[in-house]
Amino acid sequence: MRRSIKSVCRFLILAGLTVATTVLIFRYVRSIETPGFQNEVVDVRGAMPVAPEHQFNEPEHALLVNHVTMTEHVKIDWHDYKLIEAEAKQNGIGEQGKRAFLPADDNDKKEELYKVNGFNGLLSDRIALNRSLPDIRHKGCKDKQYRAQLPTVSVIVPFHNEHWSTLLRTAVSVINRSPSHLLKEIILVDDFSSKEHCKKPLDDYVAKYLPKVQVIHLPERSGLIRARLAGATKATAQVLIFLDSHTEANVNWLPPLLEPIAEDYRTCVCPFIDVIAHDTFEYRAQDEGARGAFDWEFFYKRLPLLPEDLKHPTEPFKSPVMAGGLFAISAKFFWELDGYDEGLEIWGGEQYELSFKIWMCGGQMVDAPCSRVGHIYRKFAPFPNPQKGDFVGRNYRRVAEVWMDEYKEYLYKRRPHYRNIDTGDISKQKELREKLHCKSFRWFMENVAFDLPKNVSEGCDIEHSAATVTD
Ligand SMILES: [Mn+2]
Repeated sequence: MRRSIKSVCRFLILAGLTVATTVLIFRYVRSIETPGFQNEVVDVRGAMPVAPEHQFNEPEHALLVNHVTMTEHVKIDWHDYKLIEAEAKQNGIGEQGKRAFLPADDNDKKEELYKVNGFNGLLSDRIALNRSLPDIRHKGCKDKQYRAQLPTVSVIVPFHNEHWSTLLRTAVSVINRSPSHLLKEIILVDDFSSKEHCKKPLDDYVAKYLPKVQVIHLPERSGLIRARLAGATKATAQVLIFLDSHTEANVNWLPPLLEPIAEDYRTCVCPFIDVIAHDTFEYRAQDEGARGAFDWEFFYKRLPLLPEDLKHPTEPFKSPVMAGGLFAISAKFFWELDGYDEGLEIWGGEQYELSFKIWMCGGQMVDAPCSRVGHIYRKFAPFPNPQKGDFVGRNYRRVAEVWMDEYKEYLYKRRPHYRNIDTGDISKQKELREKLHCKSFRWFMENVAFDLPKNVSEGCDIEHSAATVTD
């Protein structure tokens, strides 16, 4: 009897010790796992920078490499409720993203600025740089939590002769609506603007009021594509976010863009692009999401969401191609893919090049419905066409020749003159495709853009042309 009481006691003590030790170990592991915001730690898979010039010098980088990969990640509510509350009280012209109008006696000045911008620049000047916007996200986004540990961000904004207040509002909206420890820098890339305010006045304003913002002035007109590359080369954070120069980042826009990248550094994420009306600056939704695609003249098109996407309206969904101007990608993956093809001129086709590369070379692309950024769609393009001939056609042919295999025939069938355009040297891009063991365009068409209409009756017979076009 006494012996059995003894053994029961011994058992109880042992059990107690085991429980206590387990609790202690568990608490210790948790404390490593949640180091707090001041340590900007990402999952190890997302943490390795690529090109040597993009190595991070910060001490925390060493932490990243040694950081234990955990399958469970602590998630938190990232909303800045103080800001949300303060913004809800803002009123005045254009506040809450409401449509605004100018008095009739401003007409001359208004027309002048409309002509050079393709949007109502004068009205923009009357609206606060930190204006409030309506929260038009799906209501489920309000309750969504994201990993407590997210990577740091460099926002890159190329511009050419951008209007003063729209450019600054882009930067101010990003600064105000981003968690400050995640936003490392905003790089404004001046693509050889001729407007005076894009030079010293901008440098001075930024130095005085916007400490995280830097301006790079390119010494010659380089085009959108090379301007983005110039910004990306300067960027020092783990994630690159490219924005157009007349945009406004909306509430809690950053965590939904960053979490898919923290989970897998080969994921590229696009926000939903809302509409800022060019005449009234009203902020409204474009639609509630669609998958990016193209037709066989390379016009950007959109495909409907898939049934499983519709079941989870706040979750990122896969999209075959990006619209082009607004996206987040890890610096590591961007440089593994060698950025953009530097042989692409000015603009056009670069969104296809990067999208095809991402999908075919081991990555994926998603749209994040809870991240919304407004964009001014101009009424017309105010800048003269650069004297570069059919540079868009040349870009398209470069992309088609490197990435599209036999499917390039669909494009050439609709635009036969592309066959005669000189692409220039594309050997570097072809080598990259070899080196990264990228998949075929057929794989892309069958697995990613499977519902993209091929209109075979109008086009050529891919099966038969395949043998003749791969040489
Ligand atoms: Mn734009």
